[in-house]
Amino acid sequence: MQSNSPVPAWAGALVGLVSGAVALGVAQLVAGIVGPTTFPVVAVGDAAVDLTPLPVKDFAIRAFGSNDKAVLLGGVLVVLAALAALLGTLSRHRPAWGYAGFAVIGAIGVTAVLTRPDAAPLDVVPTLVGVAVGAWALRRLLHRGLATSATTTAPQAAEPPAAAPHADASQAAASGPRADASKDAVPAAGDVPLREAGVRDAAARVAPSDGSVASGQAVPGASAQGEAERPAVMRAGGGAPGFDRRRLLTGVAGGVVVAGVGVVLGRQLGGRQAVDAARVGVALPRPAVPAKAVPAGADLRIGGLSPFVTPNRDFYRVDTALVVPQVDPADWTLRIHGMVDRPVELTYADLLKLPLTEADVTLTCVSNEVGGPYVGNARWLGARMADVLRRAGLRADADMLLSTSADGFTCGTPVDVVMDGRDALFAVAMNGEALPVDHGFPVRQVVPGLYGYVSATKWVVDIKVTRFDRDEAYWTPRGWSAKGPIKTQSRIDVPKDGGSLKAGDTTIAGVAWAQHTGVDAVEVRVDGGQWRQARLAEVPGPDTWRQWAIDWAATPGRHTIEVRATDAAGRTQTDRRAAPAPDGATGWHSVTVSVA
Ligand SMILES: Nc1nc2c(c(=O)[nH]1)N[C@H]1C(S)=C(S)[C@@H](COP(=O)(O)O)O[C@H]1N2
Ligand SMILES: [Mo]
Repeated sequence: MQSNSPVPAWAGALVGLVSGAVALGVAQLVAGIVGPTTFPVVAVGDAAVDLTPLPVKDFAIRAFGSNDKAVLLGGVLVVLAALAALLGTLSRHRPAWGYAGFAVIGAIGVTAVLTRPDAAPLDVVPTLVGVAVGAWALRRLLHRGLATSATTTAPQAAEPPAAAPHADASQAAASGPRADASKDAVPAAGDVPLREAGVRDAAARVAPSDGSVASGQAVPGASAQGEAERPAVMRAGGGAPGFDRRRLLTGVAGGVVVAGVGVVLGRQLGGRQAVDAARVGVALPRPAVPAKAVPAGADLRIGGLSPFVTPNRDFYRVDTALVVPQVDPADWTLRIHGMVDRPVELTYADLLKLPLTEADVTLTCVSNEVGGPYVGNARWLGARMADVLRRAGLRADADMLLSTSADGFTCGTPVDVVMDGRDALFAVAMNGEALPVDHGFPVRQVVPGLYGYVSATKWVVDIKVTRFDRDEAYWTPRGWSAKGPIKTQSRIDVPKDGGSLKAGDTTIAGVAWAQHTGVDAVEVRVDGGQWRQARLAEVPGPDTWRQWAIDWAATPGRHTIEVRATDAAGRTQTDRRAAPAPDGATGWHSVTVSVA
């Protein structure tokens, strides 16, 4: 690596970083105009989610929980930042490095955007504009680090007014082709004069003419290999250009402002507000079939025990969406097609006009480890899936409903389960309010008894009636079972694992679930002793979890507490430990506590 640039490495790295930020800010702004799902960093992250090997994904879910998305996006940004800093450093010597680097990053962004399931051609625009502006900013900023020293070593009057230090914008406009950033991004023959106008030609600018003219004259029609002629041009210019820190830093500050404004404005334009407003404006109809009253004894109200109803803000969230789909109910339709007699298409207004059913249903994620947090209970309001499907007329040999969300996630649900009379819903509300956007607004599926990945499609927009031997849903080729009935589980909420408590009378409590069958018994044992029956809270039906509690006279020392449930069909949870993949974890939950 030559080090003939007067711009120090740190300044190169800083310029690279800020140019990268400008690229992202501009991309965010354009994405806000073009559409909310097309921001390239998110597309790259989404693609990474899809390409990640299963064990890594499992690890990420375990290690980061609901923060896995933030961690992934953060990771993409850190890699981008490092690349941008490197490109900035390299570009001090060879501007082509910067352009080539931005071009490669742009190509990755465009590929990621275009391979998203919901991709449209317009979606590449934010990436292209962002990368082009970023490459242009890189060149401008490096140029700034030199320009003043150049102009101070040469008579100011030699420069046309457009090149005065404060007149950057007009200079950019005046320099015409040099400002054509899309050309900058492609290191081809036409790039040479552009590069010439960059760092290397700073010396040429000492010559009594505008830089762009000088460069145009220096290497007319030169090809990319014209590189070798450059030192001659520099010598011809005379006078070593210096590094002007102040000028570079003011340019950098300008770049930071552009990036920040781009991000903020882009987000605002991105439609989040519009969908939030639409959500607040939804008037929920009264249920035609209200939920069974929740018995007063459903909630034992024990400190630390999960409440019977999980508040929306505490409800676990699991999905593949890095940015939550923003679906305007005014644009939403649900299409039902495939193995049906009459394809059906419903609007949100159509759906709300159907007789709605209200039901308490506990959702569970197949990724939930024994004792894990990915389970929650809510009151849902929605149209019965069976009613809607009957309108379409299901063919007798269809056995799968392949549902698709607005962001392209797919889910395969057995037809017989949905049609057997249980409260399988196209849900529009959760705990008395329109679905939170994170939980599938405007419409999601809820099917009691099936893990979420095979039943609970959020932002659902399409149902293809098909067969398991013809179609596959998102998680199936990724190592998860095509069918996912929920396995009976029980969890100890209090005392907490690893906790300490005082000796004496205390309460052990938790929840157990066996959706659509129901929990009939919960037993607890301490230190491998006798199983004792816990008392069970009441439940409105078999589709929710069930609280349980048992008294315990805690004695000093370390103790291990275990729990197991038996469902209403008399099946007791197996003690055999199984990992979540491919079809749900098994084993008894246990906690260890110290009593003093
Ligand atoms: N569109 C979409 N819907 C989805 C998913 C998804 O990744 N995308 N994940 C499913 C899984 S695995 C689960 S467990 C539930 C979780 O629903 P929640 O986030 O509302 O708790 O949503 C299901 N619906
Ligand atoms: Mo899940």
